[in-house]
Amino acid sequence: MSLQPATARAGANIALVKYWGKRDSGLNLPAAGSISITLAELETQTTVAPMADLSDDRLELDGQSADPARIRPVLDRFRARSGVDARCRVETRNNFPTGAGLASSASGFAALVTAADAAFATGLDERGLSIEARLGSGSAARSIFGGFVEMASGTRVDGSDAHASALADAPHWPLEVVVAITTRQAKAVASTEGMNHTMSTSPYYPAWLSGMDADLEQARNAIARRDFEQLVAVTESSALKMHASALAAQPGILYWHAATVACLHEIRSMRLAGTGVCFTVDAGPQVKAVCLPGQGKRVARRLADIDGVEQVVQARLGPGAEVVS
Ligand code: 2P0
Repeated sequence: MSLQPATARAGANIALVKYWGKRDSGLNLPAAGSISITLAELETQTTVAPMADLSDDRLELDGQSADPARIRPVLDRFRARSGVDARCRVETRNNFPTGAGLASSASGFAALVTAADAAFATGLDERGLSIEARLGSGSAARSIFGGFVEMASGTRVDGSDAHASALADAPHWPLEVVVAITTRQAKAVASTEGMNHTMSTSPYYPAWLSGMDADLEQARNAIARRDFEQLVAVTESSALKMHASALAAQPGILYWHAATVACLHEIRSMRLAGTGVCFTVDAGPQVKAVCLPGQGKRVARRLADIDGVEQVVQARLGPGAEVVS
């Protein structure tokens, strides 16, 4: 087989019903399902170039040499599957700040497996790519698909049913997203560590899990019917419950800054005044505002005016991961 480099892109995704906790850490199997939207403008582009003469994988992240330890097991599976034992040069670029709470691991692993599948000619379907992406990072399984996406927790021990699938494409309901960046410092507690700690020490974790089926059902219905009121209810509730479970861990995990809370109040006050907008917050201090079509610009202007908001980024919903060359 001739070794051809391949480049793929994938969008970041934002969960409306959050993923928080694993049923198996080794295989990265989520304890419950989740539902997300994939963004168009915030993306990772990754090139995988298998080389016959390399002794180890090499990774360049946003132009800087980086440790390939986290991508090596992903590439190992493509090497095993293809029977081609070539180490790779991997170049990856995010068009948004890494470590700013914008889930670069999601778009990153989705782009990596899509590029690796093309470079090693392994011919995986979307389900297979989603499983490979999940093994890199749980949320990456969702970035294989565009628009509205559901991740299944699955029940099998081997994880073969723990993958994402498409609920609806972006044109079905072209919502807009505004990300308010309140700090560029790396977050205090990484997501993996935060969810494991919450799961093992928070008395609220069982309550978090017990509400998941109802939240997933409500989000699915809201998306199918384009019912924004229902989507607002479940999105804000899921984010607040996730943070409540983390706050109640021992010791508690507090991801929010003053500007985070100020954004949440501003979003609720805009909604009371008639703007179609709701919030969600991931494992960090940034706020993501989910807006009805056409409302993103107004929300971005208001959030940019809040003390402590360093930058706002606007995005639309976009397609799933794809090979670009
Ligand atoms: C989510 N987060 O659903 C949730 C909400 C953060 C808060 O998925 O351990 O980096 O690699 O599977 O994918 C971030 O978790 O964690 C995440 P691992 P990941 O978007």
